[in-house]
This record gives sequence, C-alpha cells and structure tokens, in this order.
Amino acid sequence: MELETREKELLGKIDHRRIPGHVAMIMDGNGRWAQERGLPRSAGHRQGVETVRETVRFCNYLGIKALTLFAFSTENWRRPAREVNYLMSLPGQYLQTELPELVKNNVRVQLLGERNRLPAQVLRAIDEGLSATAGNSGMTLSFALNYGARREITRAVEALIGDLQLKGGKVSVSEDLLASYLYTAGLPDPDLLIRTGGEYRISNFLLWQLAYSELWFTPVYWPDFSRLHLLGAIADFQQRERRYGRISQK
Ligand code: V07
Repeated sequence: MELETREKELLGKIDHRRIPGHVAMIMDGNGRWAQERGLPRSAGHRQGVETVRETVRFCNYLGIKALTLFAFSTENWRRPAREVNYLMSLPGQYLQTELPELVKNNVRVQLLGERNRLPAQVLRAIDEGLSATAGNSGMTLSFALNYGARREITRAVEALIGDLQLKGGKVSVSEDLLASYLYTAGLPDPDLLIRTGGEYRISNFLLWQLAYSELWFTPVYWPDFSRLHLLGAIADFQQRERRYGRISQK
C-alpha cells in the first residue's frame, strides 16, 4: 500500500501489538457533505462508498480482524423513496467492483440485520458476493443492513425463549448464551466505535456489543474520512486505558 509522509509518520507512532481487534463505524454525514456542495444527497452516498472501499483496504492492511459498518438502519426506510432506492443499489455495486480484491485478501463479508425486509433483488445481488467469501479466514467485514439493535436483542430473546421451551426450561440464561443469539454471534465485541458526521449518539447500533467499547467521535463527514483520521482514532484508542470497572493499575 502506498502511504503518504504524514500517514507513515502516524503509523510509526502506533503500537502494532495493540491494534484494535474489532472496529465498528457509524458512517454519518454523507447527505450533508453533498448538500454543502450543492449536489444531490445520492452524490454523498456515492462518495461514501469510495470511503468504504479505502477504509476496508486500510483496515485489512493494519491487521484489524473485524470491521463492522452501519450501512442502513431500520429507521432509514423513512427517507424519500428515491434515496432509499439509490441506497439499496449500493451493496450490489460495491460487491461487483470489490469482490475480486476481497477474495484475494481473504476477507469474509457478512450482513447483520433483518434480511426479510430487504428487496429480493438486493438480496440476490448481495448473496452471490457473500457466498464467494464465506470460506475466507481473514478479516470479517460486516455490513449492518436493515439493522436496529433493539430489534436484534428482541429477536434474540424471542429465539432464546423458544429454545428454552424445547429444553423444558432447565437452562440458566447467561450473558454469553444471550449473545450467541445476536447477529454478531462469533464476533468479539468492538474495541472501538468511530462515528463521523458530528453527532454524539449511538443511534440504536450494537447496543449490547458496545457495552465496554471506546467511543471516538469526529465532525468530519464520512466522505472526507481518511486513513489519517483512522490512524488518529487508533492512536487515541491506544492512549486510553480500559478498566472494565476496575480501578487503575497505575
Ligand atoms: C452504503 C455508503 C457508505 C456511507 C453510508 C451510506 C451509503 C457499502 C454498502 C454495502 C452493504 C452491504 C454489502 C456490501 C456493501 C452500503 C448501503 C449504503 C445501503 F454486502 N456502502 N453502503 N450499503 N453507503
């Protein structure tokens, strides 16, 4: 990968033994990025896909084991139909161009979210790509698509109750058992959440999984989010001390 001088500088300041294993991102600010340039919101989403391409490449290069991107929330259906239609064309577009490289780099792509409300043609375009990467053992790239965390937890509880009834109710419910019913089963919890676009909220994203994650917010709009910003987030992450409720060791 070709890096610029400032990127190399920051990369040198990062402790490569303490790269976050799982990074989650809320990719906000695409519409505003476009509107401030007098462009239609779709232009912001299109540029946002370019940032996704670069971000995935760079996370893979850094050795991040899991990257989870919030692409479309259960609330996003309330947007104008034209915008929703455009957004729904992006997964297929992204996979069409990126699939060869994802396969070459051993990246496994998966969806988090409720599949049944996604248009059949969208699922068809996605599933071919997903199955081509299903056997890969490198970075896990998860796209949260038609995703809402409260819905995720509610569904998990519902499925868990069903299984408990089958077993005659003689099973104790642990946190790990409940987590095994979430979309993220098998993934470690995120070490770091990055939100672009200047809002300071979680917005119903990974509510269970973010319990102990470091949160990093930036006013930078997603289409402008660069490798330098990501390196800055990781450098800040490494400055922070995670105690999980314990008192400081220092
Ligand atoms: C979307 C680009 C990033 C900024 C946020 C909104 C627009 C990549 C995907 C995607 C999803 C599933 C998949 C492969 C790629 C995507 C939507 C929007 C709906 F399997 N970017 N991106 N999906 N944006």
